[in-house]
Amino acid sequence: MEYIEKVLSELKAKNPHEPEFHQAATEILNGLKPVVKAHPEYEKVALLERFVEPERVVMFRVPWVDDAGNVHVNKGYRVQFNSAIGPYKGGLRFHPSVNLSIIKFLGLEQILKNSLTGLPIGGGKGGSDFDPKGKSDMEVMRFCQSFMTELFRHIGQDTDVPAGDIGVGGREIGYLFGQYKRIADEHAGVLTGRGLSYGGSLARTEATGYGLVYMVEEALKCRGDGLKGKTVVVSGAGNVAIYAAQKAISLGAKVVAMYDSNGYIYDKNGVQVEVIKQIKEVERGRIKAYADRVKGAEYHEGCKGIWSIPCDIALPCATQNELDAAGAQLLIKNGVKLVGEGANMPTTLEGIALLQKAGVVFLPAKAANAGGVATSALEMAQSSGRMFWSFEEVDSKLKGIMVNIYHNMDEAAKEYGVAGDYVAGANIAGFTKVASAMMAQGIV
Ligand code: NDP
Ligand code: 2IT
Repeated sequence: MEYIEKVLSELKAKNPHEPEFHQAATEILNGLKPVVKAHPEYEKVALLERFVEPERVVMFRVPWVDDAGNVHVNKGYRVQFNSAIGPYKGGLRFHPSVNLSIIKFLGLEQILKNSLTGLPIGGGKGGSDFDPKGKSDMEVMRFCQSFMTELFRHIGQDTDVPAGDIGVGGREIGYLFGQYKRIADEHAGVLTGRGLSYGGSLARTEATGYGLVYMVEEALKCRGDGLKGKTVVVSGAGNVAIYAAQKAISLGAKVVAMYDSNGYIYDKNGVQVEVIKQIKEVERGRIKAYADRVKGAEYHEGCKGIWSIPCDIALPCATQNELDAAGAQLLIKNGVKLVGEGANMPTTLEGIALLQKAGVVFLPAKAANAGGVATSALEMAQSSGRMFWSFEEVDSKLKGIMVNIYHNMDEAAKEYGVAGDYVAGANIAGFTKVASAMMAQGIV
């Protein structure tokens, strides 16, 4: 399709050295071919050219002082990508690998993910190349305060509402919120993932992992199957991975492996999530410690080996491009039936193609991990309504949203002649609403 190829080649020429952004845009735009074909009016108003160009990119200096008195300077980013259907919404990532390409790929994905939730939220993303690992609480606090001292002027509960992502959890959100409140002099729902004592929502912590597993269960149910008795591999050992593992186990599956960025554990008897939580959430330690504490468990240095473990279901929940063609081939060889993406863009384009060709049910990130941001939007609703819902209430709304997203992408794929291709289905279902809002709002 000529129009899409033109937009993609212009995007690559105008944004060189942004491989992750190119990758996300390629996946999305290729999935949109049938929609663009059905809507020639899009090209006349340069809809796709506008869709792939962020409305605003903020880049700033984040100076901070460590415990020994040394001064450090990190880069800060906020990409306000698209506000057609609601205020910018998306997480902040603190990880040494963060750069503009990574924040832009995440922001572009976020637009469609947020649209899929059915809630009124636009797309944005931000972060820093700061590494919270090995820093004291006071260092993390000083960094967060410096970061917010610049970010605060760009955000607001009806403008842009950040949240967590890799390296940004409850501790960081607390420090960021404290500084926002101090500078802006308002106790507003300007960040989500807040603590329960200052405006947070029950079930937000669990939401991304639980939501992923609710969608997996629905996909299996539609095939006359379920999680009960299934062997599951979960990559990662952070927020998404932990609660995905916990929910999968509670629905009768056996999780046999998980990893952090150093290596993976294999526990043939089934991973004990409470031990992982203690090591990663409480001690902020390394997953290696699991094998020292649990009899019969093994630890292997390095991450890639995790895909060689036979499983029915693989849930990549750590980071982008962690599941490549070689990993996909191993999973297929061992009979994997379903891959559900908990992380953002964890599977390479080659990996996706191999899995889909082999008939593996593939649930793409922007649909499968949308439970986190959906629950963030529920947190926003509770904040503005000055209400507080029970865990069961939020959890049941989350489940309803995930089941809905599954059927919406399934139906969109069928409607546009690509039945079973959920990558295309999710892109189409998410894009249709954003496109209609952009068309209605004129050339902006
Ligand atoms: P966390 O920081 O809580 O956990 C990240 C986990 O992934 C850690 O176990 C980390 O290992 C591991 N990891 C990070 N980078 C790498 C790497 N290069 N190689 C191997 N392992 C790595 O983050 P989250 O769980 O919040 O996020 C995980 C993924 O889910 C990300 O892709 C994020 O964008 C996505 N996501 C998060 C949502 C949320 O609500 N939090 C919502 C939707 C998607 P280590 O412990 O060694 O650092
Ligand atoms: O990738 C994501 O959807 C998130 N990190 C969560 C964003 C949010 O605003 O809750």
